[in-house]
Amino acid sequence: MSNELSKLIGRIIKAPEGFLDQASLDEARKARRGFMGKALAMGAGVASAAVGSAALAAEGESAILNLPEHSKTLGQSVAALGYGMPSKWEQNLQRRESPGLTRVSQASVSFTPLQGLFGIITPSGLHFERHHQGWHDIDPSNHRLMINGLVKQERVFTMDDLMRLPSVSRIHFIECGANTGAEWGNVALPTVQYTHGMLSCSEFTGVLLSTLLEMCGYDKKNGKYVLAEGADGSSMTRTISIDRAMDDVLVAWAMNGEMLRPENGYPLRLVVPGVQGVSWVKYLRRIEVGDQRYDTKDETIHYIDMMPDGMHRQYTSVQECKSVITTPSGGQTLLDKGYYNITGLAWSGRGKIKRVDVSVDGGKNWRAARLETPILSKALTRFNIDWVWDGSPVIIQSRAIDDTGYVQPKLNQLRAVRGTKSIYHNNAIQSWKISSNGEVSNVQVS
Ligand SMILES: Nc1nc2c(c(=O)[nH]1)N[C@H]1C(S)=C(S)[C@@H](COP(=O)(O)O)O[C@H]1N2
Ligand SMILES: [Mo]
Repeated sequence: MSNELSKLIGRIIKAPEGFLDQASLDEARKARRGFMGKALAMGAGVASAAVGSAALAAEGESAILNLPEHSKTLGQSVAALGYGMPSKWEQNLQRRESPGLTRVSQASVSFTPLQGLFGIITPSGLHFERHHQGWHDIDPSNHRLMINGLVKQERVFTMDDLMRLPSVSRIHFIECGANTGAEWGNVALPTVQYTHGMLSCSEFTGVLLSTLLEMCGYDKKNGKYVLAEGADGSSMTRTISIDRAMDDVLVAWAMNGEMLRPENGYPLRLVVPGVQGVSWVKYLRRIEVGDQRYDTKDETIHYIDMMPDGMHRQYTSVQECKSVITTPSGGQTLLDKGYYNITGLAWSGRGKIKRVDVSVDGGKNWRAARLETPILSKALTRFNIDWVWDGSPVIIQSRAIDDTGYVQPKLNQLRAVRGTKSIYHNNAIQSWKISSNGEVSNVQVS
């Protein structure tokens, strides 16, 4: 990287929750001015360049001139026996409950801090959680999975039985159907953690549901649907078509290389790639094969789409193509003009991401972002694009296109079809406004 370019690199304050008090903001700005005074005066001219590391001018930098304590002393031996934890300096990166939601003990949700993550895999400790009746830490030796209904042989599996079967490992996103649901009518939440944080992506390991259905000899003529049931008290039961069940659905026990976490369904959960989170039944204990849809409570009074004409749609379970810029995003602050790497995530419940466009002028002009590999079907895809901020107020947006050719809609395009009364399946383009003082906020534009 050229010396000139290195001076152009702007800095972002990534507030943990997306909020900074005025005092720490002023302090950060002051420190920044002292450090980069000259660069600011130069203005920004380099539109795109390969930026490796954001090395700042080293002159007089005490952290370079003086050997720090840790290079003159012995380090500790093993960090901790047992399970490792992130650095204490990263403590602010946490799952959080939304400030806007009523909290009741029976039903709860905690959101993934998308603004602080890299790549596509969500660390298991930051995976979002949604519980309709609280979570449990179930003893796996007492857990059973039953397969019944239209099958030649009904069977009950122990965890040991299941884990002896041929397994597969797949990377997939999970998104709650209610993700971004608060934003249908107007701007509701300040940060990407709360607007989009019911979204995570992991590698899951388990046995294909098709393997189990074949083992039980499911009725190929009359078996049209399966019902999945969880072992918690939420009566979480969901209908899944037999075609999907026989395609890529997993009965999973592992996530990101280790057994599932209790909050994510330990010891067994359903993984239904591309489909809204509610169908990913946790604490899975029963699969029934049937000849018609079950129309359970979570398919008739919940997880339905209220349409403008007063009718509602049922069984709209696929998570359509969507994307969001995670940095810069609501609650963060750009400390000066200059180069920034705009980064974000794109996904589609129908397949792979083909392209992501980014606009820095409220949707007038679009440039194609770089897609990072791997680009997997029904998984998050990371995108990056170079940008030089000239200090004027701007609106930044991302727009994803999947390999079916579907284009992520603008908010008003979505509202034209869906109205504003829905909760579920809001996959509209997200707009972030950057004010001239660098503050980033959630806005809606037509
Ligand atoms: N048994 C059971 N399974 C469940 C739920 C639940 O409350 N109980 N919540 C569902 C909903 S609405 C979602 S969005 C996902 C969330 O999965 P996670 O908690 O692992 O993020 O689990 C689904 N599976
Ligand atoms: Mo959900």
